[in-house]
Order: sequence, then structure tokens, then C-alpha cells
Amino acid sequence: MKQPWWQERIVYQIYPRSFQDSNGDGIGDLRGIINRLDYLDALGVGVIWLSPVYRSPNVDNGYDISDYYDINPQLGTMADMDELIKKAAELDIRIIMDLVINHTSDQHVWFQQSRDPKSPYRDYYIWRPGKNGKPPNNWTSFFAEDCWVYDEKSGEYYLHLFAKEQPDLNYNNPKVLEEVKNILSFWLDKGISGFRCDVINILYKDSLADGRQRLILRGIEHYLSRPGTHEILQSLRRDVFSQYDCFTVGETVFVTPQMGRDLCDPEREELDMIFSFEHMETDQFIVKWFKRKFHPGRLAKAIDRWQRALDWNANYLENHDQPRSVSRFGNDGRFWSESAKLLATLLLTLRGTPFIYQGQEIGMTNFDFTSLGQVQDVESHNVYHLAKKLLIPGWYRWRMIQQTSRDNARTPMQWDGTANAGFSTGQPWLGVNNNFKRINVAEQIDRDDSILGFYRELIRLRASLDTLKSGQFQLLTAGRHVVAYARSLENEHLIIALNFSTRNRRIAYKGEVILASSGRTAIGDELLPYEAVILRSMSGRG
Ligand code: ISL
Ligand code: CA
Repeated sequence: MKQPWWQERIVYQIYPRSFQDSNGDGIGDLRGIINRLDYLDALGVGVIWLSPVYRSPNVDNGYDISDYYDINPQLGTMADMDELIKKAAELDIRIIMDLVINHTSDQHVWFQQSRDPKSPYRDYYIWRPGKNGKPPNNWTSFFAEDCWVYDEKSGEYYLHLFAKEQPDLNYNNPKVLEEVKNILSFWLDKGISGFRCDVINILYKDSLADGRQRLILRGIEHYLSRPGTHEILQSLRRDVFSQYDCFTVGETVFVTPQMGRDLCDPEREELDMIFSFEHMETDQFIVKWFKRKFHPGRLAKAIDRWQRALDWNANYLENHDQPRSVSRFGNDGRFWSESAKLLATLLLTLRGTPFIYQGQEIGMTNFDFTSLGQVQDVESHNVYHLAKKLLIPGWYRWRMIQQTSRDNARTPMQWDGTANAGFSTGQPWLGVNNNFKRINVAEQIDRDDSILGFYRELIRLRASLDTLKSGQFQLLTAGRHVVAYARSLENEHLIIALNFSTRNRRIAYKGEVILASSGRTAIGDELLPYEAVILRSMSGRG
């Protein structure tokens, strides 16, 4: 069966501020992306996901939008955007945009207007009077703050589930959904091919009653995957998405397999795929700020649950909110290259659409900052201060930030060994990792045995093997050191075996070596440290 294009292509996520600066102001921009299209084409990228490029005061780096119909001047102009879409299309690269519609910026004219209780925009947001001098309910935000702000002018509070500069929209007001539909059509008419939908499963707030007592996100039961959200998604699909050749991937926080099935069920016509979080939570206790030792088997089991839950999934190991995978699930010291290739193999051999985050393809690592002053992310600052209030000692607070801060993924792309890693001729908005002389594109691009060369090869292999593109997934082993699974299509069975340890490990699988991350063509019965292999099994399931 022919798969839709969005199941056959590789998606590459660009965080525009950190990708490539073209004018020396230290901020990555659209022209910079245009200049790097050939690089993405050579890598085998078929779709680019652009993190937000709309006008924004950048409290949350573009996830706080002040004008959905305009480009952030720091990133370029509408003409640049049109040119990017056109030049990408010439290379058969499609573009999807980030759709942030749970909230806007507090600088958006809707919100500015809505501060006036008599304005027709009042009802675009969620305004409520307080209760006995206290906020309207006991909810807490995603960014470690209270989630109500009192407005002197009107004597009421507004709701924000993220930063206080990101007020939540009110989806009980049908006008809001109409506005969203117009925004979608505007961009789709420009030639983009879909959207990554930010926190899309929490749009609709059922009630504003107090939340049950819990450690984090008090109130979540009133807005997580409520029927109203499903109705909104169906309406967007019916009235807008179905009129275009496009796809949607939902970023769905705290999603369960059952919720995921509902969101992606082709019969219900809501989303095409989602980002689930369970596999990214296997190295933490309750919240991401408290890390526990990484266990490959636990990661594999979480992945397996989601491979089985959905017919088609969005697969990722990194994005702009997560630490770097090689520092987290691999070994960014002695086995840096080996473990980055192993993670590449994992990402590109699962069933589903693979999403590569910028820099992942060269094994970029977590930042090497030494103090909070070097960190920009609003979430990191909020959490650091909350932890201080909770009397968590300074050294531990800094460790929390080091291991988990979203800025780990946001340091500038390392293009070459020249000043600022070739990212910018000016002072970059966020520090470049000092390892850029060793870890950069120029150093890897002509070497087939580099991490980048290996990504290229895996992407080519995936395109040429139907079993990798569309075969069924079956978990075989989820051990402390070795993870293995099969992909099967008709009579072909591929076995993927991954050694997540620093020692040789025995494996029981035999077959023709299609690709080994070490470059070996025969493996005997042992995998080398952090080696990954793809075997064609001679005897059924190995
Ligand atoms: O950072 C997180 C996961 O490690 C989450 O708490 C994150 O805030 C959540 O996944 C929602 O993320 C999305 O919406 C936010 C924005 O800050 C993130 O960058 C975006 O990916 C608000 O728009
Ligand atoms: Ca710039």
C-alpha cells in the first residue's frame, strides 16, 4: 500500500534563533535557513518543522505570539518566508510551521484589548474575579508559577498555564476558533504543508473548579484531553486541513495510549500523529527536574508501548525542550561518536515518522555553561527560583539546570571550527558550546564514518527498504545493556540490535549485516561498545 508522503519523509526540526545567523546580529534567521537548504537536502531531509517564526516579544522564544500574520523582524521578513517556502519546494522539501494556539503573547492586540472588560475581545481570554482576595482557583502552571495574574485595571484575574506573558485563549468563545481557522488558511495558502500543534491536547478547559491535590499541574483533570478539545480538532480538520495536502502532528503533554488512539484514529479525523512523552520520562522521578539513572530497557519498553498503541507515530529523541540525547541516553565522553550513531539507528528504524532535531545529526552535546547567568530560558529561571524557595541547596539547583534545562538544546548550531562555530559573525544570543572545534558539521561532512555520514546512510537505507519504512514492529529484548527489536514486512525480517554499554555484549541474533554503526560487515556473536546493527534475518524472527 502506498504510504502518504508524511509517512515516507524524514522531518528535521529547526529552532530558527539557533540555526544560522545571516546578518551578524547573533540571532539565527530565515535567510540563514535558506543558505543551509542544500545541507538539509544532502542529508535527505523531506520536511522542515520550523519552531515559531511569527512576531513575538520572545519571552518564550516565539512560543508567545503577538501577531500570527507576521514574521518576527529578528528572524526576517514575509518576503524571506515566501522565498524559503519556494526554495525549499525546488528541492522537494516541504515546510511545516509551529501552531501555538493554547495561548498568545500578552502583547497580542487581542489581549491588549481584552484588558478592557467592555471590549469585544474580553472573552477571547479567560478572565475571572478572585475568591476572597485569592486567585479564582488553586491551579498551578507548567512553568513553576501560579497560573493567575491579577489585573488592577479590571479587578479580575486572567489564566495562563505557561509563563504569565502567555495568557490562555478561551475556546468557549466560538470567535476564537474562527480566528484560528483564518490563521491556518493564511499559511496553508502560502504553501506550507502542515503544522506541529503546540500543547494541543489542553486547549479546552471544561471547568475552572479547584484541582485535586497533586504535586505538579494542579487542575490538569479539568483540561487534559477533554471532549471539547476533540471537537475543536475535528472542526479544524473538517473546515481547514482536509482542504489541503497537509499533515498535523500534535504535541500532546501527559498523553496516555488511549488518549493517543483517540487523537490519531483515522475515523475520528483529528490529528495525523502525535508526540508522546513517556519514553522521555524514563530517566526521571515524577518531574523532569529529578533525574534517575538511565536504563535502556526502560526506554525500550516505553517505546514499545507506543509502537503498539498507535498504528503510526511521530518518533523523536530530541527537540528544543529536551536535553541532548547523546548526553542523556548515550555517552558524550569516550563513546561519543559510537553512542550518537546508536541513537541514530534507534530513531530511524522505528515504525513511524522520524524527527531529527538540529545538531542531533552531528552529535551535539548538552551545554557547558557554568552559571545561571548564561542560561536564558524562562522555565529554567522560574524553576531555579522555585527550588530556592523550597530550600533546595545551590549546588543541587545548578545540577538540576545543567541536566535538564531546555537551553541544552538551544545553543547555536555548530557549523565549523571558526569563530562562534560559524553560526554568527556577531555575539550569539546564547553561548556556543566550547566543544565546537571538535564537534561541527565541517569536520564531519566529508567523512562517511562520521555521525553525520551515518545519518545520511541510515536515511538512504530507510528510503530504500520498505520493511524499514512500513514494516511492523516487535520488541525482542529490553535488557540492561542490549535492546533489540524486529521490523517485518511480508517475508522480510530485519533485526535491530543496540548495545547501550561500554563493554562487548553477546547477542543471539544471526543474519546478514545490512548496516553496522562500527562499519563492520560481519559481527560474530558480539556487539562492540555502543554498537548498533541492522541484520536481515535468515530464519524468520531470528
Ligand atoms: O519543557 C517541557 C518538556 O520537557 C514541557 O513542560 C513543555 O513546556 C511542554 O512540553 C509544552 O511545550 C511547548 O509549549 C510551551 C513552549 O515553551 C515549549 O517550547 C513548547 O514545545 C509553551 O508554548
Ligand atoms: Ca540574524
